[in-house]
Amino acid sequence: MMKKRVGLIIVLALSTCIAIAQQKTPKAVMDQFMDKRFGMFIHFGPVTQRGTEIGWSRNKEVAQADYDSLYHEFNPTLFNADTWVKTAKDAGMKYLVITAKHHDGFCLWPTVFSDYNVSRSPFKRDIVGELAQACKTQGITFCIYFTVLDWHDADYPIHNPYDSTQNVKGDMTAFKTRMKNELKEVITKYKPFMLWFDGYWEKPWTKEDGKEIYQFIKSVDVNVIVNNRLGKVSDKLNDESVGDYLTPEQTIGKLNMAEPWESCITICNQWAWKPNDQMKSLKQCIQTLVTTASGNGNLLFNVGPAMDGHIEARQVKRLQDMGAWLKLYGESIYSTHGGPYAPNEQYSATRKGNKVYLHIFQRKDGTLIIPVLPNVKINKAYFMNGAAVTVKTEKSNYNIALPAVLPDENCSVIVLELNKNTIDIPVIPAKA
Ligand code: FHN
Repeated sequence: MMKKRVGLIIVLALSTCIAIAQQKTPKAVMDQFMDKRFGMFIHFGPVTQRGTEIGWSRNKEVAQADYDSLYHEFNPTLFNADTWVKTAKDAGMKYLVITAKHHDGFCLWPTVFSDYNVSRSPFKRDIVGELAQACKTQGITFCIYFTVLDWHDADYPIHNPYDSTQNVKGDMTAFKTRMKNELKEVITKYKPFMLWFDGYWEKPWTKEDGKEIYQFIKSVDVNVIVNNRLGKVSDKLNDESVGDYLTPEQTIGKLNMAEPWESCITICNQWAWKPNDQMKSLKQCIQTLVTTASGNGNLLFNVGPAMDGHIEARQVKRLQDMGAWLKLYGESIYSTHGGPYAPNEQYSATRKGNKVYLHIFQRKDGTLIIPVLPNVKINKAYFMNGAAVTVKTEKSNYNIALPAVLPDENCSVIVLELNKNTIDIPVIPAKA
C-alpha cells in the first residue's frame, strides 16, 4: 500500500514538473495582444545626449569610456511619463514598449542587481516605474524591452561588437542569474503585459538559454507574452524558435494568418533620438499601419525622445494625425483579422464579423477591380462613414466605381457587408 502511494506521489510530481516545463502563454492572452494592433516603441537612454544610436554607437561614434560615463550627465528634466503615454494614446496606440535595458546595459529602473542604473544618474527617478503607472492610469498596456546581450556587463563575453579581440571568457551562468533576478524584479514590480527581448544573434546566447529564460518567465507569470527574440530563429515559430510571436523589423511582415507577428518600425530612421532625423510622411505612417493590420500583424511604431525627455513636436503631431485617422477608421484596424485580400500597392483588406474593410491606398482610375469573394453575397457596400458604393460583378471580378476624389487622401476605407462571417473566406493572393 505504502509503495503504491509513494509511486503515485512520484508520478504526480513528475507530471507537475513536465507541465511547468512546457508552460506556454495562453492563446486568449495572445489574441488580446493581437487585437491591439498598434503600439508605441520607445528607445531612450543616456546616449540621447550624443544623438547617436543606442548601444551601436558605443565604440563607434562614441568612445566606450565616454559612452559608459554618459549616465553621470543623464538628467531628462522634461521627461513626463503621463505626456509620453498621452502621446501614444492620442495616436490610437494601445500598448507601449520601453527599452528598460538595451545593449549598453544601462537600466532605466532602480534595479538592485546592477549599479549601472538610473538611480545613479542625476535624474535618479524610476523611468520604467513612472511609465508603468502612467500606462495603468491612462489604460495603455505596459510592456518592457529587455536585451539578452549586454556589452557593459563584465560577465557577458562580448564587450565590443566591433572588436572581437576585446572578447572575454565571461560567465554566462552568472550573467543569466542576474538576468533572471532583473526579470523577476521588473515582472513583479511593473507587471508588464509583454517582454520584448532583443540581441539573440550573438554567439554567447544559445537557443537553450532562450528556452531556460522563457520557462523562468512562465514560472514567474505564465501570462506574460514573450516575443521570439529569446531564441536563435527569427522568421518562423517552430521547435527551433523560442517565444510567442514573430518580429519582422523595419519591414512590414507578409500576410500570415497562422502565426502571430508584429513589425517594429521607426517613425524616423534611428531608433534612439537623432537631431534632424528624416521622418516618415503621414501617408507612409498610415499605410504602414494599414498594411501591417491587413497582413494580420501588429505595428510597434518607434519614437526616440530627445535627451531632455521630450518627444519632438513634429513626431507628436505625426502621431496625433495618425490618431485622427484611427478615430474615423479604427474599426477597420482594431480587433480585425488580415485579408481576405493580400495587400498590394493599390489596396489591402481587413475583416471582422460579416464585414470586409477595403483600404484604398491610391486611385489608379474610376474603377477598382478586385477578385470576387467565393460563395458570398455583398449585401451592402459603402465608404466608411460615407456614401454608398456601386459594386458590379463582371465575370470573376468586382468592379467598384470610385469617385474622382477619394474621401481620405492617405487611405480611404470601403466596407463590404456580406451575407456571412468573413473569417472562413480563404486568402486571395496578390496578383503576381
Ligand atoms: O540592435 C537592436 C536595435 O538597436 C533596435 O533595438 C532594434 C529594435 O527592434 N533591434 C535590434 C536590431 O535588430
